Amino acid sequence: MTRGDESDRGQSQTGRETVEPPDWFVEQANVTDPAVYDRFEQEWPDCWREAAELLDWAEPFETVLRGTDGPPFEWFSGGRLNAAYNCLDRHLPERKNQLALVWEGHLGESRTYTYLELYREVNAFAAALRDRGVGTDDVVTLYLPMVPELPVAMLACARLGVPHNVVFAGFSADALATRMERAESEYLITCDGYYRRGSAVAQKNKADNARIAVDHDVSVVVLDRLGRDVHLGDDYDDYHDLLAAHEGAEVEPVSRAADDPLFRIYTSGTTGQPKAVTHTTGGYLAHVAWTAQSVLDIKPEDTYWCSADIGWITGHSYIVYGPLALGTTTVLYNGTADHPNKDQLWKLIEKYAVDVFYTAPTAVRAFMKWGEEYPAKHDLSSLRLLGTVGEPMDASAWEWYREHIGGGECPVVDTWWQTETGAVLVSTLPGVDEMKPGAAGTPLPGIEASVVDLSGVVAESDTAGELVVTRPWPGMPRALLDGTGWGSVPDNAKEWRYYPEDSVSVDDNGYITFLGRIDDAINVAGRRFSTKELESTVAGVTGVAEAAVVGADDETTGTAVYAFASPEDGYAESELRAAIEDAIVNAIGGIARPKEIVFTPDLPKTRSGKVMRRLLTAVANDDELGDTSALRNPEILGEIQSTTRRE
Ligand code: 6R9
Repeated sequence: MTRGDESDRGQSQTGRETVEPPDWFVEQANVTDPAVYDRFEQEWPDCWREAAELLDWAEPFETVLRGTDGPPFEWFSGGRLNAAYNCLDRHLPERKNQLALVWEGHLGESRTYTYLELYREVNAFAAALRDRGVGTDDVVTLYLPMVPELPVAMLACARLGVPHNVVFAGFSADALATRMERAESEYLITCDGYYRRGSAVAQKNKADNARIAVDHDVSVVVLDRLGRDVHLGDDYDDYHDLLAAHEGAEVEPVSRAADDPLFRIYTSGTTGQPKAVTHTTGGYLAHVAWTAQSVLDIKPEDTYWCSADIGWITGHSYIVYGPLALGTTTVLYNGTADHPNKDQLWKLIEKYAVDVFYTAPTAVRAFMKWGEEYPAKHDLSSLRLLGTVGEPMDASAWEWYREHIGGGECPVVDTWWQTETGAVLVSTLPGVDEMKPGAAGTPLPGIEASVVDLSGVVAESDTAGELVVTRPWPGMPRALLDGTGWGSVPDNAKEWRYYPEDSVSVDDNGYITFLGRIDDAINVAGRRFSTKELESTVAGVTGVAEAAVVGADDETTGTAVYAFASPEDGYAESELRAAIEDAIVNAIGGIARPKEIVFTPDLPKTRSGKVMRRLLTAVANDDELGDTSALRNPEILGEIQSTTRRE
């Protein structure tokens, strides 16, 4: 059975409870046996052997997990492996001429790499780094946009057993310097510049400034992207010269212990300082490969596209390591969804006949806002599975995505995880579970998580509270393995716990709906509302493309609700205003009625697409905005400020 053979697929209806995965999908899925949950539970932690067996080990591990009662934990102890070997070498006998990478650059520029070609370039670059003196005690910082040389450099580091430290290319010189300083990183790979929305971004200037700001010496490799003959100074090397000098070199993959670091990545912590997260070679890679196989249903013959940036954890796990470990073709896109036109992504899905597409809810809401005519122009029938990650996915966006991108047929997985978790922890298994629009799903097999209510008591089901992960998982980072970070042991419990700081509600079937970060709750007149609940109510109003809700100070109620909404084309604000009020009063009650509804063409967003509610709160409070450097659209703030009414 192939896609389209189903007789009973009808129009999707918003508001339905659950959706069965279609038979044609289940018949071909990697994981289809519902007993996987019980089996993993009964065999825990040994069940995770299945994930480790997706990898090739240079030396087999002796124990699946040491330290089941508390840290230090050690996954796959005794085992040794090399991540680049697992992503490249082992695929050569079967698929050396299959595409590993498909790259789409700016204005139709594109390039492909077979597994053999990728293997060769990684080896040459690894040889160059080794000649430069890079060793396993070093950290190599990669400050590159979405170009093939970024995964090449990551895999070259992995081949040498050297941790990489990817810094998102859009970050500033200061942000780069802080991350290099804190990682004591003496090597930097960057480029002269790159094109974004048709204009050149001067990357090397930022890298130069960071190099000056860092206390220690830094050796730099520059990739020529703009072809402008940029002057390189002392301690600078040209990427292509290095490759040419090492063409044909083969570097023996350096095997690392399972819990040796594969990379570090910085994320935003609670303190305002970037927080370093270090992922391991064995546990991380096993967890990422297993979830890429079971949740994203990736097969070697697929063309798979995750539209995230490699600068974030999603790109590390599900553009580079997961797909390549499984030997599939992974698509890399250096561009935006609306340039040159708003059908750019759909054009690429058609061009490359993409099987599995993974993106962020914020992108889906933008697609909704632009309108269904853009995907309708293209043949998207190659798609088999859709996924989202990064934020709560409300039911109406879920339905739109399935209908207009997935042809009303593709299963949609809403995957919950974090930089800290390394790989997905909560989702549905698309070949096993019913999907519930608006809910991510249950903890995956082998993952144990529950909800603690406000008094810290573990609640069973049908409740709201804070998510807590109650057992270790293979993709956990070093600080959790060592017990030096974040995992806290409450006074009244002996068990180890990890608090992701996400607020959730759980239904009778154990399906978890993520409501937002715990600090996102709005307390109006002593009653707690979730921003997510309010937001999905506002976003559910016909004519509203996207919404954000924040609490701002109020003399009477303590906090008042401010709703920011971006309308779809052709809807009058006055009508929408009334419809939004009605929807909130109906869904939650008059007490949650917004004090102010502000219409704006766009919401302030980070470069990874997360809505920055902090800034909307500052606007509503008429406070100083503070640091807006993380925004990809800072210009929108002035517009929102001028339309927000304060008494
Ligand atoms: C992978 C990634 C982590 C935070 C996380 C949560 C939010 C991620 C989600 C989701 C609802 C989902 N988040 N996936 N919220 N539903 N499916 O995004 O990592 O950048 O570290 O962000 O993102 O709040 O705690 P990271």
